[in-house]
Amino acid sequence: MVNLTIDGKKISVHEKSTILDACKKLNINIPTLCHHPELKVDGNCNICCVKVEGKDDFVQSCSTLVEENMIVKTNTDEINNKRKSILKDILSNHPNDCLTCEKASGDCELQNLCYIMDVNRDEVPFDGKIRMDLIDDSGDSIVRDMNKCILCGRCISVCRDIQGIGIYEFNNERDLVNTVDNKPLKETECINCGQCIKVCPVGALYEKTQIQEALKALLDNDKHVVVQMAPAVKNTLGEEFGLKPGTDVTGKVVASLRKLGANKVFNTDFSADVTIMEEGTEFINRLKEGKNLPLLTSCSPGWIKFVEHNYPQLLNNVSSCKSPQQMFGALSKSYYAKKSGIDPKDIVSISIMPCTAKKFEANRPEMQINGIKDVDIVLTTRELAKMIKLKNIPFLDIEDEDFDKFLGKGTGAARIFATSGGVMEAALRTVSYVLTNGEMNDIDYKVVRGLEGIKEAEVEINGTNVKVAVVNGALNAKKLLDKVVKGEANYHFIEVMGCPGGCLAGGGAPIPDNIEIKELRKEGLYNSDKNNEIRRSFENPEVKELYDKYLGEPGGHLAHKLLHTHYLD
Ligand code: HC1
Ligand code: SF4
Repeated sequence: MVNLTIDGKKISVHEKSTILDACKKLNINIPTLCHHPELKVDGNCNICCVKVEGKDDFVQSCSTLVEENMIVKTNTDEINNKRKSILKDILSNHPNDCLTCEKASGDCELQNLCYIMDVNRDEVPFDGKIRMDLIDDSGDSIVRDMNKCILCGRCISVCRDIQGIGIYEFNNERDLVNTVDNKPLKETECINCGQCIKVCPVGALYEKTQIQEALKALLDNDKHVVVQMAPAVKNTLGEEFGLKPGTDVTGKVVASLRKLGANKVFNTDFSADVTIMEEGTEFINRLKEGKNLPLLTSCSPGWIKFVEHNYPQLLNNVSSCKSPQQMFGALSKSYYAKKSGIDPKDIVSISIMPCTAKKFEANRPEMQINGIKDVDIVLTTRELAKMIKLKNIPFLDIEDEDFDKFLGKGTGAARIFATSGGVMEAALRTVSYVLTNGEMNDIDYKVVRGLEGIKEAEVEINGTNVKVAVVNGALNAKKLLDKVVKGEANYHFIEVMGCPGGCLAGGGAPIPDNIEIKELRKEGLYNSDKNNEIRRSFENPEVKELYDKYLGEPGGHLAHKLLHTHYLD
C-alpha cells in the first residue's frame, strides 16, 4: 500500500492506483473528459490536472501513479483556472447548437463540465462554421459529426481495445479523428456495434435516427403498423425514466406503443422462440451428420459483419437462420398478413432494438422476400424513449397492457437471448429435450451464464459430450475463432454476440452502462425468465400454432423460404 495526502487528507491506496483513483476513494471530485473507467488511459484532455508538491508542472491525475508520501492539491485557484482554460479551448472549437444536439441535455459531459466550472458561452464565442465535410452519415447505423468532436480519443480506444476492430485514429497533427484511410464509415470494416456512440462524451457520434419516419408511418391511416420489441428493451427502457436497471417494463412499453399509434404490438421474444426451433433443428442435424461444426449463432448482425470480413472460411459454419428481428419481420408480412387479410405491401414493420447494427441488418439485400423488406424501420431503445417523451406519454403512470395475439407470446428462454449465454441456454433447453425424447428436462444451464468474455462448457446429452462456447464482444470472438481456425479448439456449438455482455449492452441501449448496470440488467432478465410460466421455446403455444397451421415442420420448405438466408458478401 502507498500512503499519500490529498487536499490535507491522508489515505492509503494500492500501489497501482492513480491519483484519480485515490481522489475517488476520498470522494474528491475531479473533472474528466477523456477518462472512462472501462477504457485504456490515454491522457488526451488534461482536464483532470492536479498539482503535486515538488513538481512545477501540472500532472494528469488519470495517468499518474501514486507515490509514497506524495502531497497532492486538487482544488486551488491555479488548478481551477488551468482547467477552465482547457475547457474554454475546447469550447472555442465546439459548435453552438446545444438546443438541437443529438446528445440529450444532461447527458453531454462537456455541457455538464461548463455548468459545474462556470464557463459561459459569451466568454468563448464559436465563430467557426459547421463543415459539412466533417459529417459522415454514409452508413446505415452510425453518424459521425466531427464538428462536435473534442478529441478525447474514447471512440479510438473502445473500437481498438475492446472490440478489436480499430476503425478510428488521430491524424498526424492530432487535431482530428479520422477513419483508417479516411474512408466513409460505410466503406470501412465497422460492424455497426455502436459501442463508440456509448462512450462519446458529446454528440459527435449517434445513431442514424428513424424517429420521423416512424412517426409518419404511425400517423398514416393507409398503413398497418406492426411493432416488435426486443428482449433487452423490456428490462432496460425503464432506465430512461429513472427506474432501476433490469426493471421489467414490458406492459408499459406495450401501452406506450399503442398510444403512439401502433396497430399491433408484437414481441421479438416470439420469434426468438421460433429461432430456437429452427437453429435447434439445424444443430441436431449437423450434430448427427458431423457436418459444418461448430455451429455458430447468427442473431447478432455486428458479429455477422465481423465474420464476413475476418473469417470468410467460417461462413458455412454460421447458422442459416435469420435473426429473430428478421424472422419476425418476414412472418409479419406472410403469416400475420394472411391471418389478418392485409396486403403485405400495406404493412409497415417497425422494430425496437437495443442495437444499432439492427438498422444495418434490416437494410441488407438478403433481408427481403420478393422485393418486400422484412423490417422497414429500426428504432433503438433510446429513440423509443425519446418518442415517448416527445408525445408526452406518462410512461411511469401508464397502465400495463399485453401484447397482441399470434406473434405476442414469448418464453423465458427467449427473454434471456439478451444476455451473453442466453441463446445457448435457450437452445440447450430445447435440444436436450428433443434429443432425449423428453427424458432430459433441465431448465437452468448456469454454466453458460455470466458476463465474462469467453465461457466454455460441456453438456452430456444422450451419451454425447456436447462442447459449447459462448463469446461476447468482437475482440473475444477473434481470440476464440483464431483457436478454432488453427484447430486448437473443438466445439460443437458457439454463441457469439458482437457487443461486450450481449444485447443488454448493445449500441442502442440506454447510456451509461457500466459493469454494475450490466449486472443489474442481467439479473432482471433472469428474473423475467424465472417468472415466466413457460420457459422452453417448443412449449410456446403461439409457436406451436405457427408450425401447425402455417409453416409445417421446423427446417421445412416454407420455414427455409421465410426464416433462413445465406450471406451474399
Ligand atoms: Fe438482441 Fe436478438 S437477443 S440480437 O441482442 O437474437 O438487438 O434484445 O432482439 O434479433 O430476440 C438485439 C436483444 C434481439 C434478435 C432476439
Ligand atoms: Fe468501431 Fe463499433 Fe464504432 Fe464501428 S460502431 S466504429 S466497429 S466501435
